Amino acid sequence: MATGSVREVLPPALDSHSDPPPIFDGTTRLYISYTCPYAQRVWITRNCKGLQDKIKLVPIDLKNRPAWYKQKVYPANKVPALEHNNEVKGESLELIKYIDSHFEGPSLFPDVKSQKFLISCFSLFSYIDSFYKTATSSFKGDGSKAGVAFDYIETALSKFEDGPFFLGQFSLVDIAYAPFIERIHPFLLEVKKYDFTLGRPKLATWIEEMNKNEAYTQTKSDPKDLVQSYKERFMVLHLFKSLSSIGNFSTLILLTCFFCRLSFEHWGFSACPHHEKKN
Ligand SMILES: N[C@@H](CCC(=O)N[C@@H](CS)C(=O)NCC(=O)O)C(=O)O
Repeated sequence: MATGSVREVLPPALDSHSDPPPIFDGTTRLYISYTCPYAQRVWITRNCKGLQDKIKLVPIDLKNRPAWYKQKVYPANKVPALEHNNEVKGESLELIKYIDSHFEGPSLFPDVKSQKFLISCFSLFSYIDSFYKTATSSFKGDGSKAGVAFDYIETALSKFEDGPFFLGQFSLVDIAYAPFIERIHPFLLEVKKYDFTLGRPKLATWIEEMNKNEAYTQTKSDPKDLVQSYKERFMVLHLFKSLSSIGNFSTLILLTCFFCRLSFEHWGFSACPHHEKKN
């Protein structure tokens, strides 16, 4: 399995007071946020291919975003974005494939072995959004309702015998899922007392194996911060939904004002559903 053995010193995030880097000077830059799971996919890919010296990390503070990011780098104003060959590209799933095929380092896409392999690959990439939706929709109720999503993963992990990963050998599919499983697992464990690895041995082994990969572990956040961030987002949403369903309009308005104030002042909520608390 590819690993990133170089432990790098991570640069501080750039904010609205920071100058832009010398954009389009020939340097390849990966714009990320340390807390964004989409950006984390691309960051893991870069590390797995050993591209720490070839692709410079440029972390952005999403809560206090520099204006030049939207104006000069990436008009969509999101992370991740990759500056390469005088162009800036976005979308994490596109970027991990792009980096794998345009840069040196071990291939993160195993040779196509069979039709079964191709179908698995296609289905797993297509299922990611449903996986996240199903798993997180359960946050407001009984955590075990997410079981269907974790069963899907357990079945997928049982398809190939030549390794513990989705396609047997480690690949971009594992990278695509890892940041989301990293967040959902500790949240369900702490808040719902639901351990989705129980009775799902393949998924338990997958997490164990992923945690041996330094290229990935170097990108992980503190699980306590992840849980806190999900609590803030999902529990507030749940409260709003419950109040609106019982029609208590004035309480809803008051609580909305209260939480908005708290969110903006203390937590710096952004459009990113994975935004974590400001340090
Ligand atoms: N579909 C995009 C999603 C990227 C995304 O939503 N990133 C969030 C951070 S986790 C972001 O930049 N949000 C800022 C905003 O929406 O203004 C991808 O896969 O790259």
